[in-house]
Amino acid sequence: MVDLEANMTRFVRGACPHDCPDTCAVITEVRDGRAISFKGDPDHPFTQGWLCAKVRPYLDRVYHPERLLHPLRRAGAKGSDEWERISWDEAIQEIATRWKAIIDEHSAAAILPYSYSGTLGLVQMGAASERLWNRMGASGLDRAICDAAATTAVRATLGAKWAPDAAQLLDSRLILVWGHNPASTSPHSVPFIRQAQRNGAKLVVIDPRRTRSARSADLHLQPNPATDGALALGLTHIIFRDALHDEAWLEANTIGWRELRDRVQQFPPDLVAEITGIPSDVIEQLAHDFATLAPAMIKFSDGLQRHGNGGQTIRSLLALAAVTGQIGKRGGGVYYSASDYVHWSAEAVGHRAECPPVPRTINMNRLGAALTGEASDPSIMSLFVFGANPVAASPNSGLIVEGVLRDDLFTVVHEQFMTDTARYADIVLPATTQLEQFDLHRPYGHRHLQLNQQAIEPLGEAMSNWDLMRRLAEALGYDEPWLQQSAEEVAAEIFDASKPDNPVLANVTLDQLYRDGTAPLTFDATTEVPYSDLTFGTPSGKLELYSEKITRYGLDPLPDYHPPAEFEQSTSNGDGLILLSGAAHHFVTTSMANQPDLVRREGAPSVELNPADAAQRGIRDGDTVIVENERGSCQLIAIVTDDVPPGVASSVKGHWAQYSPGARNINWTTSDALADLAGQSTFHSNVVTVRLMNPRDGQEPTP
Ligand SMILES: Nc1nc2c(c(=O)[nH]1)N[C@H]1C(S)=C(S)[C@@H](COP(=O)(O)OP(=O)(O)OC[C@H]3O[C@@H](n4cnc5c(=O)[nH]c(N)nc54)[C@H](O)[C@@H]3O)O[C@H]1N2
Ligand SMILES: Nc1nc2c(c(=O)[nH]1)N[C@H]1C(S)=C(S)[C@@H](COP(=O)(O)OP(=O)(O)OC[C@H]3O[C@@H](n4cnc5c(=O)[nH]c(N)nc54)[C@H](O)[C@@H]3O)O[C@H]1N2
Ligand code: SF4
Ligand SMILES: [Mo]
Repeated sequence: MVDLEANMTRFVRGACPHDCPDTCAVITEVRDGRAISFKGDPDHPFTQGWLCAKVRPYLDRVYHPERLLHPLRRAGAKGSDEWERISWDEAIQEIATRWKAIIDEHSAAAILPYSYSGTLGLVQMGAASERLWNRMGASGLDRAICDAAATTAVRATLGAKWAPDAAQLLDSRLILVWGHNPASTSPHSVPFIRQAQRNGAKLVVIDPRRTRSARSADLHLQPNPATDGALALGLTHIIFRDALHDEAWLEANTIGWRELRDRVQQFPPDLVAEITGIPSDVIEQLAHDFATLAPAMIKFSDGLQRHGNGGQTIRSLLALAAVTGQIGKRGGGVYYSASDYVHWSAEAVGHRAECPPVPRTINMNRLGAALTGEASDPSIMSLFVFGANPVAASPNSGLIVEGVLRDDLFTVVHEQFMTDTARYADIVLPATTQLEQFDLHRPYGHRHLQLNQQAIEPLGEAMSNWDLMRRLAEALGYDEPWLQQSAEEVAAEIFDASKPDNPVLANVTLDQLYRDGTAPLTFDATTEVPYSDLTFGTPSGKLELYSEKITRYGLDPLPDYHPPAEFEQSTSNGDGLILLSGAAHHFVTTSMANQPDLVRREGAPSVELNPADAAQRGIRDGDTVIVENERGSCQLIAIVTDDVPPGVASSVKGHWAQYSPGARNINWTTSDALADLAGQSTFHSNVVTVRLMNPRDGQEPTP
């Protein structure tokens, strides 16, 4: 077979696996078994033939000289980065033996699988995060690090996460890009936003930071962090006050609009101006624009919800979109996520009905706490990490490190690289990249399925997530056929089981996906514009401004605004800055932040400070500063800029700790407190102090 392929060039269709709404369709050119080019599919209506800055050099990642190619066993103290090479047989044997002993002594609940967004594939992440672990009866993972609050809020309010096709933005007359930075995080939506602007739409970006996206806005509003709920309720106040709401629409299609009208009485413009820092005349103007420049679209993503009050913030945005009857209109309403169009059969993914019940669920945002005592009876005795890098990406990293340093914890990490997390493992296993594996993808930012075919053989001894699950299942003596299928068979089983219940799959076939790599979901005139039939998958069938269901999570049934507890509890004595840590342009969280070219382009780990805040602390541009709070600290280079307002600091997520001065990154400071809804992470509700690392002569160090 290898001979046959010699001197032959093949083009293999695939999908970008990263945590990004765009899920690009890609084509890999393979010659003599080696990938020689990697490009966006020119025929795909969303990818349009180009890839972002971070994934364009994907072959640098695949053929990175530091790829892990063989299983390794720890040969020194935990975290010492001393390893011995072992065979796959030894590795699997050792893991199975340790796990059997843990299960005998403590039960399988003492084993915690931890995976998240290294790939978003249905097989390599979806099934791989479920089947083996369900069979085993391992602890479940509450995957609340990214989108839990918005998902819960949107489902409670609108019934499902549906989003328009990006081309529908061309019908919008006003686009509010709210707490979202698509120029970096969903670049393929940007040409549609630009075209809408050329068509005359007004683009308003609402973000405390002047982001890349804000630079091309017609208006950039910089609210104080975590005050967006108050802003949305204040806009709604004005719309009701000035009778710009659509009462007939509200009466026919919602429940709770009168209660909402009462609630927003508490948010008059003067108060909202005080809370948000946005002048009341600007708020008045925006409210009038929103009500009169219809259709008006609110485009948000996941970053906005990462505050202590994230759930209510999203509920408030949804209420604003509803109050003028924008939901269900072409070019109007909300543009968040398309991920609920396809419901993969949960049973086909996880085979739970054939498994013991999940004994307990650990919130992934509390990993450090869980490893250091919060999870007891049984304690977590083994941690298995794949497709995630919690030491660098999850909140309160210092506590996670304390946890993974536990002598009695058996940690296995399956990775492409020796990440900050892999460093603390007892056993490290080499993982394939997307070119070396098969998968099926359901994008959250466009309305096509994407198939990824294996383009090249695994490098070294790398193994895909799913193949590893099969090996482990076998070693543990689990003989269910659904633990031994090939990746293609897993995808086919799930696809076939899901198709009958998913109208959007009506015209989609696997054959088509194998042939074209992409398949548009099936929409018709009644479903093309989300929610246009005005029936909502909520308990009442209406858009629930008042949600009884959401009270189950301890939330007020109506949208509301309260500042995050962090801002009140902070011990910074008034000297604190609110540190936002959004997406880097050249990484996806910590993925790619070990590719030298991309690291160079992103720049050294840094923190943006407003000139006033910098001056007050004696900090100049380029100084090394310590960013600190009661959870921990890290060392960053100060960038003095009015891209951030006074009181706010900004540092991107994603830099690896091992490449950062002091070997810590920004997540040593972020909070593992949970938000108001669905156990959501609260990375941005982070009060820190910032001081010069080496005070200049004659200058007192900041206490
Ligand atoms: N280049 C790149 N792309 C990515 C990622 C990446 O790391 N890099 N990560 C991927 C992932 S995992 C996700 S979830 C998505 C996230 O996609 P986005 O939500 O677009 O990205 P974030 O940068 O997390 O957050 C967006 C913005 O929210 C702002 N923000 C923070 N607090 C507030 C607030 O209180 N109010 C307002 N109005 N704005 C606020 C931040 O300043 C930031 O600019 O992006 C995905 N795409
Ligand atoms: N400060 C701060 N931190 C944040 C955020 C923030 O806004 N601010 N955002 C949070 C958000 S939204 C998210 S989604 C999380 C993401 O956090 P994580 O899900 O931990 O994502 P990454 O840091 O990208 O780590 C993914 C790892 O998976 C590996 N990988 C990739 N493909 C495969 C594969 O096929 N198999 C295996 N075994 N491994 C693979 C990659 O090499 C990489 O090391 O980060 C969160 N962290
Ligand atoms: S990260 Fe997003 S924009 Fe970049 S190639 Fe992947 S899917 Fe496309
Ligand atoms: Mo995310």
